[in-house]
Amino acid sequence: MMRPRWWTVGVAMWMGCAPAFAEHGQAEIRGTADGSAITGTATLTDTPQGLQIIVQLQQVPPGTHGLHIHQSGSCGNGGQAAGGHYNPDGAPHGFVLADGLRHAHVGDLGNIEIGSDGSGTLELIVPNVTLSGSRYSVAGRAIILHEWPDDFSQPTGNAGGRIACGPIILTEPGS
Ligand SMILES: [Cu+2]
Ligand SMILES: [Zn+2]
Repeated sequence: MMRPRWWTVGVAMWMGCAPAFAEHGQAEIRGTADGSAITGTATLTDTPQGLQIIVQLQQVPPGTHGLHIHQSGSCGNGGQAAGGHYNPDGAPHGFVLADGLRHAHVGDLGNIEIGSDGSGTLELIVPNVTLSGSRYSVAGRAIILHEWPDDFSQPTGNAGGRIACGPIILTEPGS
């Protein structure tokens, strides 16, 4: 009786429900300026609580830097090709963990703290966001690291230039 089972999965995906299988994604983050030494990785995993995002960065100027998911998975033109913050509902700018999807852009991940050695890690779980197959899905978009802190002001947090960027791609489980 394979046919009814696949029909059910197909309808669930078409309706935008939570994906039937946990998906995994990754972004290789690189500096946008010529000669930039910034490198990093974002690892993304669908969990029952939401999308887990773990960002690890190296060779970044120490301090607080805004970190967002921007609309497009393109890092050209100094990161400008990624477009604005991922914001499918026309919400104001905010911090998605504190403000929720109605009062923040889906891509408003807040800030990452970079230590004196130039490295930093940010781990968060964003409820109701997935890698693909839902209303709020981030595969094919880009993670952008900013020059300055996100101060959560309108319209985009006043975080300055786009110093690093990484397109979010789907990966095989375990890779
Ligand atoms: Cu941004
Ligand atoms: Zn925003």
